Amino acid sequence: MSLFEQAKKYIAGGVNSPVRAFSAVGGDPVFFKRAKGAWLYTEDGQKMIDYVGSWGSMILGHAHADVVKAVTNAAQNGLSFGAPTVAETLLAQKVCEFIPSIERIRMVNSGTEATMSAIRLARGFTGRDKIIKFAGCYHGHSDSLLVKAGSGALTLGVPNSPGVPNGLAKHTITIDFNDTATMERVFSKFGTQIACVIVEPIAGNMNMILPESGFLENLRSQCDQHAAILIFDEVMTGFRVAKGGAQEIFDIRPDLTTLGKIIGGGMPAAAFGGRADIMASIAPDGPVYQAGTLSGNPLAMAAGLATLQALESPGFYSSLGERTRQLADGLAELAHSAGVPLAVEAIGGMFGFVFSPDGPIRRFTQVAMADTDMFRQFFHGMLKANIYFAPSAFEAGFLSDAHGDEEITETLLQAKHVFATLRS
Ligand code: KE4
Repeated sequence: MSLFEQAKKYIAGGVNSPVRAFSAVGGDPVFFKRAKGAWLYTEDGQKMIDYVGSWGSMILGHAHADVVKAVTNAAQNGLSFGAPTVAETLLAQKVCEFIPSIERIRMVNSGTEATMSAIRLARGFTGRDKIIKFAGCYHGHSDSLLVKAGSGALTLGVPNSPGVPNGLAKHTITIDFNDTATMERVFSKFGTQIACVIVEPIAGNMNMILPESGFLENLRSQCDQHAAILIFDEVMTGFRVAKGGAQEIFDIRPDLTTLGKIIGGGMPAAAFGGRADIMASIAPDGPVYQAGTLSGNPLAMAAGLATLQALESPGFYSSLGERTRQLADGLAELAHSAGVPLAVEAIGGMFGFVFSPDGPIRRFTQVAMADTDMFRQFFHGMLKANIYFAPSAFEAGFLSDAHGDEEITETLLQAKHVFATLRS
């Protein structure tokens, strides 16, 4: 019996998160037993170069000595107290230093919890019910965010999962990412009913899509005009595309930011935070309730703090960005030489590639029309060559500080062979 079949005997779908099941690419998922630096080690004795990095969390590389030491030391002192610790203050302070728009923060345990809490806070602070999100952006699986556009962008949302009440979904308005004209029409129609806009400032859940010039600026000004709250979901881009996240790159100050992945250095930690006047509405200071037994867990705080301290080393992001750019440009060049239609993006330590002749990719519809069969061939060809990309055409890729010339050269060498085998 395979490891996957054994898992399926006890775990729903054999996995603890759907994307891990390889449903989008076919075949059985790879089981890993350990990881170090840029490399994953499988249960059946292979070693693979990792471009998933626990979905972006492992920016220093796996099992970084300083992070492991910090967690080990913390564990010696007890795993969880459910009471305040100095470690929480130290990580909170570091995050506020990295991201100046965050004046107060609340630690939670997952990106889902962070965005769910931020939405509730925005609704509680404004007294309004409607929210705006963007098709193809993913913010975790809380009910208000598992919603798709109704018949048209100006209509109210409908659930995109069973179990989400219509009565709740109707308050979520879904617009196309980069569609400024529709966003302005929605605000002119619903303006004073809108509690918040939540957006991935660089979209990383429909592969990787950059905001068009003016898109984020317009969101900011529309929220200002209608006293709606602008939430940047930087669970993926926070500390990934720059030390201060996408908001540092685009120089836009959101009212609230959600964080995850890197903030916990691989341990379960996430956060939401922003303007002090808004955060003052969160219990116990204010009436908007939010809580969590393991929030601010000492081991997660230790891992997060050790990780963020390492990100402060001079030249960290310029070096990471150069290596990511080197990989992205190499893939684009090799695909072009092989006559393979590939649109590639890279920023900071994050990259994306879409099998489409239609670059640059700026809309969800372009990703949806891309050649997912060719992606599947590429994914499995590279997997056979021991290069591990995300098992979905709709995910971004991530480098770590541990990815060097050896890994990038090997990846491009294997990609050259695989591109030559692709058939549309
Ligand atoms: P989690 O609840 O999975 O910690 O975070 C949800 C979330 C929120 N916001 C953004 C921008 C995110 O990318 C995510 C989670 N990202 C996916 C990968 N694209 C997690 C992988 C998974 O679902 O297993």
